[in-house]
Amino acid sequence: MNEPYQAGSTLVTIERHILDQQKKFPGASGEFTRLLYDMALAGKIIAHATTRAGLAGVLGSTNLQNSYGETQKNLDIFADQTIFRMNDHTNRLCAMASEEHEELLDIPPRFGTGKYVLLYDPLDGSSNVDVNVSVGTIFAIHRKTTDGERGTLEDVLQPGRNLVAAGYMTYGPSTMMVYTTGQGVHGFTLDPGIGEFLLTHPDISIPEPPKYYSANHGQEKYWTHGVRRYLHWLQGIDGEGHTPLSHRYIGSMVADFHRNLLEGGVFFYPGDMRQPDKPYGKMRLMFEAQALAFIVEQAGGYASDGVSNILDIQPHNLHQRVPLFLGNRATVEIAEQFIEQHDRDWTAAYLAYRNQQQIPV
Ligand code: P6P
Repeated sequence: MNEPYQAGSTLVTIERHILDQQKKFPGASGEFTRLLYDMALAGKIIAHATTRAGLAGVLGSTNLQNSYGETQKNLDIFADQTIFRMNDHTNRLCAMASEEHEELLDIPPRFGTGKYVLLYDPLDGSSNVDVNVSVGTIFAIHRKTTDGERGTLEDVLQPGRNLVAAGYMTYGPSTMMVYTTGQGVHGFTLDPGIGEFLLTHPDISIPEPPKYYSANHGQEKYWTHGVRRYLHWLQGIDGEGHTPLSHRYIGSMVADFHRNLLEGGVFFYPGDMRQPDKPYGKMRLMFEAQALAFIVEQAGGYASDGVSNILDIQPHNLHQRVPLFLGNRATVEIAEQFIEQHDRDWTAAYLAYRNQQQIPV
């Protein structure tokens, strides 16, 4: 990874960087480029609201719940509407899907459609926003695959291997946007004084060896034997007694992921057998895991559901859940080894869920 932004280094805005990336795609129409611009602009708007939430009266919760039964925060709604309204009229998308909505989001009939599908988690970790802890936005872009004008679930339920772009914004001490189009991973920091995302982290590569692991120890009693053995390996208790990794867990996956991407580390949210018919954990395949899996693989890392590569999963449901191990490749692969060795019952139950046929539309 090149040195982050140093005084005197070249000044590159995200708009110029995206344009430069487009030059690598001969014949690119510019639609894809403008779609990434639009996501950067949405990130600026959400950052502006998030960093002054307490002053703007947008803290707190609604009396609404999303499709996961989670109470929606005012900022969840604001971020969700900002991204939708930024993209519904641009003729670049055939459909959208948001973590906050049960169903596919159609492009309003009064607007034209385009050849891309946008999936997004508008404000990941939003339960933290009222206590001023970093939160984030996650997005992923697929190319339309069906013939009709309007997007269908078939256009959305594609494996992560097909993604054309993915990115996230993290709203923390500074606001950053990190994205990939399959040409490496690049990080930009928002200069709020001029409203520009400036290139600060070109060509991000996840460092070795990993420094951190991120997991919710409060769930440990539910974890399978293999996952607990993995945890003890990470802590240097099990195995060759290597140097323990430090534990860092924010409760906002984007923030945990971002730190681990820059410093080296693994985030994991495993499945368990607490409810044998729900062995899949909490993370969402389409709105969180696919995007971060594409990014981490582009940065030299790896994302697994504990059995195999997240990017190879054929989704069967818009709100499909996955166990998630995300970070340095060798460190994530060790999780797969512990699970293969010790968690055969869990693996069978999870694969029965994962390998379901796509729910007919
Ligand atoms: P828990 C936020 O809801 C989220 O999806 C991730 O951002 C975060 O890492 C995780 O859930 C926290 O879940 O069960 O540890 O509170």
